[in-house]
Amino acid sequence: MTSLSRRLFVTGLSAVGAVPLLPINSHANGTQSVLRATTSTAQLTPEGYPRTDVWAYAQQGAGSVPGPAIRVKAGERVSRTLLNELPQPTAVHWHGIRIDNAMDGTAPLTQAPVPTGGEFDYDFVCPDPGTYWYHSHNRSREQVARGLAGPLIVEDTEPWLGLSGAATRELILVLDDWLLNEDGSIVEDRWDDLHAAAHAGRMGNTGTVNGQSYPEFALRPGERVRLRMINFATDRIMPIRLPDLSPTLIALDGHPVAPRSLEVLELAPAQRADIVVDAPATSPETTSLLVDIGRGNQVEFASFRMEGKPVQPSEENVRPLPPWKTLPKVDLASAQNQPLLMNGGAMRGIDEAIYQGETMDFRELTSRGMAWAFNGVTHGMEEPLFVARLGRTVRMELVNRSAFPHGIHIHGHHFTVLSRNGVSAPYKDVRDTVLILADETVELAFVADNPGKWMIHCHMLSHQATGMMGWFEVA
Ligand SMILES: [Cu+2]
Repeated sequence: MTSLSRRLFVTGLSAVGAVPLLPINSHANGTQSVLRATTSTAQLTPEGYPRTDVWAYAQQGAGSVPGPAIRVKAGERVSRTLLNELPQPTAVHWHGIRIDNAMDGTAPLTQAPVPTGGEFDYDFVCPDPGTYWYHSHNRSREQVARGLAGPLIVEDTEPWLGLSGAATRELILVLDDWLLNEDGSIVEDRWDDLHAAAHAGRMGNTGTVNGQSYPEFALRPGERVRLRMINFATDRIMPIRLPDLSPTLIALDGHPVAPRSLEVLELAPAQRADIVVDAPATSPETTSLLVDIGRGNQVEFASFRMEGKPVQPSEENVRPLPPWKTLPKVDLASAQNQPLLMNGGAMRGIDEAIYQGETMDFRELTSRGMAWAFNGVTHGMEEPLFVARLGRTVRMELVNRSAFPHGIHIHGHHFTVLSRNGVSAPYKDVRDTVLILADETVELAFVADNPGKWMIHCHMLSHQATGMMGWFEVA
C-alpha cells in the first residue's frame, strides 16, 4: 500500500469509525473551549420534509446550522480549540475581525489546514464591536455550502440597548441559500461546476433564516428591535426588503453608520448589516422579510408576527451606535496606490492570464477549472499582489471589467469606501466586504496597520475557488 492510499484509508476510517472516540472533552477542564467541526443534520426544509445531512460547528452537543453564536465584549478574547471531525481538512476564518494574522484561519496562507482528527487552538482579541461571522476557509466553496458557518457577535463596552432612541432587544438573522435535491439532501455532484462559477456562482433553491424555512419571529406591537443580519450564502447577493417595519441602517460589516432609513438592503455574500426596525403598533399583524431572487421576484424568507402586550412606540430618531475608537485615520496624501483589475467569467472571459506561473488563454484556464483573475493572475497564491509598509495608507482602485458583480473581501482590515465610478461616496462607509457591479470602479482606502499575509478575494466563493483570489503583505 502506498503512503497516499494508506493515508486516504486512515482518513476514511477516522471519518466514519473513530469520530466518536475523539477526546472531545479533553479541553473541558482547561480554559480553552472546544469548537467541533462535525457532521450533523438540520431541518432546512419545512417540517414534514426530510432532514438534511450537513457539516456544522458544535460547542456542546450536536452541530447546528447556523453554528453556535459566539459572543464576547469588544477587547475580549475568543479562545476555541477547533476539533476537526470532518472527512476533509478544514480551518476557521473569523470574518471581519481585525485579528492577529496567525489566527486568521486562511489555509494554506496563515496556517496549514487542520486534518481529519486534528486540532488547532484559535485564541485572539476582538477589538471592534459589531456583527461578524466565522466560517470555513479551506475548500470554502464546498464547506460553507455544507453549513460550516456561525455568527460571531462582539458587544460594545458602552451601553446602547435600552437607551432612548435605541432598540430594546436584538435578534440575529442569518440568511442562507442552499442547493438541495428533492429528498432534501445537498446537491453534491456539482462542487466544481465551472459553468455556475463562470457566471453568478452556485445559486441555491432553498432559502433559510437561522437555518429554518420560513421561520416566524414574534414582535410586540410598537417595539423597536435591532436586527443583526448576515448573508451566509456562498454566492447569492440578497436584496432584502422589510415592508411595514421602517428599517433604519445603523451598522455595515460591524462598523457603525449614521442612522439612515432604507428601502432595500443589498447584502452580498459575507456582508452584515445592523438594522433597527419599528414594529407597527396597530396593523398589519404580520409582515415579511422578502429577498429578491432575481428579475424582481420577491420571495418570503421569514415573517414577523405582531403579538403580545403593545409597547409605546419610540418617537425618537434612531440612536446611533457608539463609534469605534480603534481605527487609525487614513492619510490619502501619502497613500500607496494599488489598482486591482477584476476580469474573467462568462460573456467576456480573459485574453490571457497567469496561472501557476504559466500564461494561458481563457480556454486553457477553463480547462484547468479557472475562470477569473486579479491583475492578470488567476488564483494568485504564489506572489503577493503588493507589499505595504506597516502603518501606510493603501488606496485601492478596484475595477470590475467582468459582466458580473463581485463582493470583494479584504482580510485583517476594514476600509473606507471613497468613491464609485469616480463619484465621491455620500456616506464613506467603513466595511470589510464591498460589492462592485459589472463595469463599476470602486475606490477604497485603509491603513495597513496589521502585520502579516492577508487574503483579498471575491466572497462569491465559486469565483474565489476559480481564480478570484490573491493576497498582500503588511510588513
Ligand atoms: Cu466574484
